Amino acid sequence: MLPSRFVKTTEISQELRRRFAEARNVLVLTGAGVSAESGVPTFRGGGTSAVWKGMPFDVISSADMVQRNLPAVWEWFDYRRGVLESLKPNPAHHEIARWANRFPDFTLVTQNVDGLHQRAGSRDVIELHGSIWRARCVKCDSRHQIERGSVREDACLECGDRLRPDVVLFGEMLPPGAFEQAALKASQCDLCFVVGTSALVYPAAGLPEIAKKRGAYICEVNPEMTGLSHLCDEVISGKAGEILPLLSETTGRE
Ligand code: BV8
Repeated sequence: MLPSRFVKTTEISQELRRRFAEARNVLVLTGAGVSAESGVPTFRGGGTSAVWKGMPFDVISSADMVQRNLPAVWEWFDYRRGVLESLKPNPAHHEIARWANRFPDFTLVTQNVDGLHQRAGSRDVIELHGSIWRARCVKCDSRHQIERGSVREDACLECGDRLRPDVVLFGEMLPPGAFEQAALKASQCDLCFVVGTSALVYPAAGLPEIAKKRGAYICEVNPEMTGLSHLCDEVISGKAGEILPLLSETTGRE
């Protein structure tokens, strides 16, 4: 059942312009689609689609695989870091980075582990699923930054035990407090953007539901309808890098 004011459009409605101009507290949730125009492959619909050597995404990116075959997990993340080495943030990342100085209260929550929001200048990004640019020790839990273009350590510098990617794998809990902080901000926002996610992976996909329940205006930006579209007040079917910059174009107040 679509919300009464449901608008499926390819451009920005007057309603959204007004709310964007007046918003005090904005939350943005992003997924792989926000990085698609940078050349980062999306996962196409959460866990099911085969992604790596014939292995479904939620198999290679699972807690179970870390137990069974950590080198295979590293091979998969090393490959993805290799792809990211030459990629840059796109206009969607840059626009979202500007919003942090535009609204009195702004929260960026991402499911992406690619670090492109931070490279575009976003700060205090809530990385619900961790980062591909960090490793963590399976024993002492210490974190180790993986610098761009560098060869990653293969043993913990603190205790010498094995390192694993510091990302949240399927079947694993999110970083302590990350979801709670995001859920709190979602419950307080008056405008929530859902950008480039198929909204199939939980608990991340539950955040717009929290915002909706608290009366926020929900706007989805995605070339396709998703599992969340029914919940949205406005669905803008288009590419994030083309749509998001349109928002601050007219409403001035740079
Ligand atoms: C957990 C890091 C507690 C690793 C990732 C409730 C119901 C059902 C299942 C569950 C549930 N609760 C928990 C589960 C299990 C599971 C889950 O959700 N499974 C799914 C598959 C059903 N969740 C978990 O395991 C989570 N942990 O719940 O812990 C717990 C613990 C033990 C036991 C039980 C519970 C942890 C999930 C995190 C997994 N890690 N990433 C890595 O990257 O390898 S998830 C990963 O996949 C991403 O981070 C992201 O979350 C997801 C991919 O989704 P999207 O980002 O949306 O990408 P996708 O390709 O699907 O879609 C792209 C979209 O962009 C499309 O819609 C497309 O149209 C659009 N698009 C394309 N181009 C553009 C665009 N949009 C705009 N502009 C464009 N240019």
